[in-house]
Amino acid sequence: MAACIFCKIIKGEIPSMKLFESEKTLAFLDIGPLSYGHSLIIPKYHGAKLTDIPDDQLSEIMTVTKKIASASGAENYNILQNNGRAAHQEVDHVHFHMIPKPNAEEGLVIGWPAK
Ligand code: IU
Repeated sequence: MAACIFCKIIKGEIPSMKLFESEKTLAFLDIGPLSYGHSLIIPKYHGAKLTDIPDDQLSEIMTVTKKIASASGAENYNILQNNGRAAHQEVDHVHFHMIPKPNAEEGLVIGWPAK
């Protein structure tokens, strides 16, 4: 979709810090991280909500999300996926957040309480 910012990231029209790319999936660092390593995992197929994406376009998304969580080295992390404004979705292209939760001894990281 021409106006979609994540479609522009997929096409390389907007730069991103890519972590993983395959035919169907892209993972990159979130531009406004809630914690160090906050990443987004997205299907390349454009759809606003999870229910808009065909199953075959989502087949590897959990595997890639798991890969990104593992590569972050975080022992604790949240996987989050918002659908619709009332559910805090800001970008209308399906994305899974992988948000590391810093260990208590690492202290505060951008807006994310350590304890
Ligand atoms: P949400 O689930 O739609 O609320 O999350 C959107 C996320 O996309 C949010 O964490 C933004 O920081 C992030 N983001 C980005 O990484 N790059 C962008 O160009 C834009 C938003 I716009």
